[in-house]
Amino acid sequence: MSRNGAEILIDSLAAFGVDTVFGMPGDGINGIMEAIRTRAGTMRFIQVRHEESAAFAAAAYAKFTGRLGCCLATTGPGGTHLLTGLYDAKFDRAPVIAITGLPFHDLSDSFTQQDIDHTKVFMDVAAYSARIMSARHVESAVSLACRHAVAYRGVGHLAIPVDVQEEPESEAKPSSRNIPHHASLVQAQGEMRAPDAEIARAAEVLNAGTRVAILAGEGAGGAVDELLQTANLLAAPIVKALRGKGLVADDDPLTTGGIGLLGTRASHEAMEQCDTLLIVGSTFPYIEYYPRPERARGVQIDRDATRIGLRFPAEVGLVGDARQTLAALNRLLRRKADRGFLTRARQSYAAWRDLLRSAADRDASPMPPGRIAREVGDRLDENAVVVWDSGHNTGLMARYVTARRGQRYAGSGMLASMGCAIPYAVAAALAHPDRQIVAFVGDGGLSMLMGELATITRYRLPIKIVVIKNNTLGQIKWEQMMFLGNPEMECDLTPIDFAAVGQACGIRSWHVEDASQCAAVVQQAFEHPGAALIEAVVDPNEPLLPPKRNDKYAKNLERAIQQGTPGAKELQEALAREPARSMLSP
Ligand SMILES: Cc1ncc(C[n+]2csc(CCOP(=O)(O)OP(=O)(O)O)c2C)c(N)n1
Ligand SMILES: [Mg+2]
Repeated sequence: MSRNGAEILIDSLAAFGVDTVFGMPGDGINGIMEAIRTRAGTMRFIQVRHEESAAFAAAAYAKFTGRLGCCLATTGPGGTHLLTGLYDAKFDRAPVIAITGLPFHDLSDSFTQQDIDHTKVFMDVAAYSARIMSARHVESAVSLACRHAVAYRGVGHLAIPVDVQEEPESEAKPSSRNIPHHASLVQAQGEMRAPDAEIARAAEVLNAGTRVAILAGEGAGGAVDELLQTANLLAAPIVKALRGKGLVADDDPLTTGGIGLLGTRASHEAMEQCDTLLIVGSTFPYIEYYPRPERARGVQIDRDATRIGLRFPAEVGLVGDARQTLAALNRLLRRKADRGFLTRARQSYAAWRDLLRSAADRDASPMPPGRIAREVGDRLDENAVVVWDSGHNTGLMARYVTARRGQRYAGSGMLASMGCAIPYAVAAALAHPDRQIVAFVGDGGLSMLMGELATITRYRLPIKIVVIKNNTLGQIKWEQMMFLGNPEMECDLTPIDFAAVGQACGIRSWHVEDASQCAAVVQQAFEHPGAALIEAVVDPNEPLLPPKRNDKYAKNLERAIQQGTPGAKELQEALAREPARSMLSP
């Protein structure tokens, strides 16, 4: 029997390795829903409560599986809801296919209901965006959308009029130039490789350095052994961008942990003091945390030639797969006899970790924010998947959770969008049903896509959710004060009883406020076999500060507090306490 447009669509996506579609039904995609229903053996549909979650989950699924992620939304509002999650995919280079409905083909662009031309709307976010014109057009359009998503590591978008979904191929007359099945659905592989002469030049630069640092990110993911070997040869501390947190264990002798506002003092100093920087698979965005261009030489490895020299001048740029490139480079590197730079960086890192540990040890109610992150971190499985949201809570996860090798960390990186953590956790649990999945989320971020708690229950996903409750948009509160010296403005949040919300959505939930109870509560929630939510009330006055004093920020903070930020006395006390005191000390 002849297949219709929607059936060809689903079969063609399956040929490109798509096995899961995140979305919400709607009358603009009923035909596609039916095609998925009749192909349940090869394609599973995951129903979400907001299409933004579908796009986040598709991006996360692509990150976790290495395959194409896919999201589906109806015409008009469904399609526009996808956008933020699709920008996450675009920014973090995750291959995703977005499918949206359109009105009947001969009524589109006629102000009919929900008549948004998604091909225009998606033009910026998608590497390829096409309106499918007939059942005879589906195969080639899917092929191109998938190839663009994979080749450009971004979004391929297809908009399908509702009647084309129903149209049988046999009744759709091809145009005179359209030979049926002229397009291929084969998956193609291949990588660029840097020329040997350039690898030799990179080795010369690195061999000449006396204080080499390595900045590594998500792109170094498949090259961890090679990266450790490079670091060892060069006696170079590995500074990890947030998306690289799980690359190397946080207590590995070759790392100084994270970088940036949520990084460590040792990484900050390594970047300040190095004379040579090797960047591997990272476009960490904050330029002020890189070495000054005139103070260090640069070598950069990236799969994408357009990213070379993006944040820091690369004297040598090597385009290619990190693993192959590092392996070739390592053969040309001489083991540095002087290990002083690494040793000093590691001493600074040890002091930093002691500082955080003792600050989080303080027994108080509400608890120091680091306490909950540390207690969770200490109870993670060897191969846990940890997802983050965006906010102070991300900084707590980054700083207080000790990553071990084999664990996976993920979240919205370059887009840094709030609300991503729960959809990311859903995708992680579906991609890795045998692994422990833990989501860190703020009270602001959770309230954005709170409906997905019901998605967790619907699919019985044993996700552990840690809600950092400070009743404020914490990160922004501190940024308003620190960056501009202004009093906090409209950051406070009306409290929500998240434990009650969790219970109402079918998730066993705990509330903890007192630091001395924290370990026991985390233990209980983690031992619970199903999904669990921990609402952890933390001290809202403990700031999120860069690891090393910034004079301007310190002055601004004082000014903001004097100029009328509520709770001035408590804020002053928190700033005088560890870990803030050390971070503000010259
Ligand atoms: C979708 C979106 N809106 C706004 C922001 C700006 N923003 C970054 S962090 C933050 C505060 C987050 O608050 P919450 O989730 O409570 O986390 P906290 O900082 O308190 O831990 C805001 C508003 C963002 N990153 N994403
Ligand atoms: Mg908050």
